Amino acid sequence: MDIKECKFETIAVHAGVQPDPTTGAIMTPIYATSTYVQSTPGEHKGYDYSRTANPTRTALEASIAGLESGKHCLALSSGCTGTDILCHFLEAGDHVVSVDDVYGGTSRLFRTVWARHGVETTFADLVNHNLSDYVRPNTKMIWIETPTNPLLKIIDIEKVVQQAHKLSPKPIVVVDNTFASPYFQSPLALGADVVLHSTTKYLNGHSDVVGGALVFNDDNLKAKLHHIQNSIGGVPGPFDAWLVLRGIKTLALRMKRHEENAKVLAEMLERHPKVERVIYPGLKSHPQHDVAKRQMKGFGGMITFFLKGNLATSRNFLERVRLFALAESLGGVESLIEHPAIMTHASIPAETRVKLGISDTLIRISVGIENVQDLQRDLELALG
Ligand code: P1T
Repeated sequence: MDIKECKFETIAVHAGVQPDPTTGAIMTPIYATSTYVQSTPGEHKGYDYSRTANPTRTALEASIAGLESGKHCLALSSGCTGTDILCHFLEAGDHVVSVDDVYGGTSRLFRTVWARHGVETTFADLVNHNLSDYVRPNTKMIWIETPTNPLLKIIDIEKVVQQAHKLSPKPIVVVDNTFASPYFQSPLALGADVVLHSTTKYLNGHSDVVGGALVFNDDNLKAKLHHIQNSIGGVPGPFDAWLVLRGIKTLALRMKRHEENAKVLAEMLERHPKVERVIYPGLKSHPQHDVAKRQMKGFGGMITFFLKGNLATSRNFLERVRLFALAESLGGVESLIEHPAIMTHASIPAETRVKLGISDTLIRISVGIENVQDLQRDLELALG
């Protein structure tokens, strides 16, 4: 049976993974090697140097391509490497339109690194405005993150793709699918050109790797993006590639549980007298709940909420949680909690943060797969 005809759970376990031809080992070995012996100059078994390709990484790439129903995947040293490689694809004088609420590191890369090389980025409110309000004749890339980090806005991927693909020259549309994971959202099927993942998060799922991936269908893009990756480096080591490959096998089970737990906690927080407002795409109160219902197969495991009070209230709450670890990152089996304004989004200028609504009372949680009653009790005790 062709793996491409199988359902997500089966693809997650099997895609890219073949028994080792020399030993029959069911798990892909960790090919800890930098180089490969050639029989005569230029003749080898498909691998010549591990910056260019490595068999463990090849297996991971086939696995992630399978999850996103994409033709090609490049596994990377981090999610930010993916953003950087796509920016290398541009030239000085090119323009990017990015969703206004994106991971702080993505915004930092656009504003403080690529701006210096002549690539200008406009941060756009693509919930309330059309893409046409922001594009210019030199717009070459549209950057969508959905759900956004940290405000969990939902961007209508199909709508933005339709508008982008009418433009001439046609910009590439990239969707950062880190928050939804391929279990809940398939941007390529909605017309996006490239999907980016920080595999650090749900794909690996165990908070022990930093990694990234790009997935796409276009053969020309494969040649160009691999050329950039091979030229600048930015590859994951074989052990990291293996860990992500292993993590992916349980992705479907984990995502289901992350979401079940998140629904319970979002509803509890929405009822809580010390909470001002809860943002979770699965709540009817979410302004883009209908778009999320149409575009996603589920609502994920991330919740953002505003406490009543001030910075001291937030600090007090964050110091009192016990099961939720106060830490950056997300998507691991263990629940994490953080303060975006001081932690993950500190690199965004304060004025922009305030305008977006990333305030001192904004808290973000990554709901883990623990027992939900324990998680609920931990939050309730900390809220006091
Ligand atoms: O950390 P790295 O693997 O380089 O991934 C960057 C990245 C890209 N896209 C999104 C949506 C992300 O959330 C991240 C990283 N985010 C965090 C570390 C965080 O705590 O939000």
